[in-house]
Amino acid sequence: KDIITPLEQLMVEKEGYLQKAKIADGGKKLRKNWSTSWIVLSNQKIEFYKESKQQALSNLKTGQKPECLDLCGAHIEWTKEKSSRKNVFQGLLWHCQDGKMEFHPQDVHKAITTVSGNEFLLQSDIDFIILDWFHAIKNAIDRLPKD
Ligand code: I3S
Repeated sequence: KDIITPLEQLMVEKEGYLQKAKIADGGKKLRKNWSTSWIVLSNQKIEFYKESKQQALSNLKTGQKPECLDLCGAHIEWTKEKSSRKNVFQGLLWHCQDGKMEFHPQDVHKAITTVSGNEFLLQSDIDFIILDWFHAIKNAIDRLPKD
């Protein structure tokens, strides 16, 4: 059935700060620009806040939204080619829309062929921090229906 859970009801699985660089938006390559991002992982989505958690929370009250990406159909992998930094992984994900997932999980193949993805890099100098994040995101992706 077409049950789309309101994002507000999704459980936060992990949150924290990482270095983030978006390298493609809607399939278009971007100039790499590393910055610290507060990241919130839930079971179906990941949100990137440009500000500190405190600042982000007060912005939410004024209606400012973070960048929200859908974990359904997402892919992450370690990379040594896309950055000279250590502990970098890349992700390819699709935008969430207006608090709803852009596509029902069953339509994910349609999503992949019709919507260009967003590519980003995540990094931390601290090994266990980046490992925890990689596994948390990977597990969340793997738990979602494939098709
Ligand atoms: O992959 P690139 O283009 O070598 O990435 C570097 C650049 O984004 C650089 O900025 P400029 O475009 O202003 O040169 C950044 O300062 C570097 O951090 C980027 O490389 P790393 O290896 O740190 O991801």
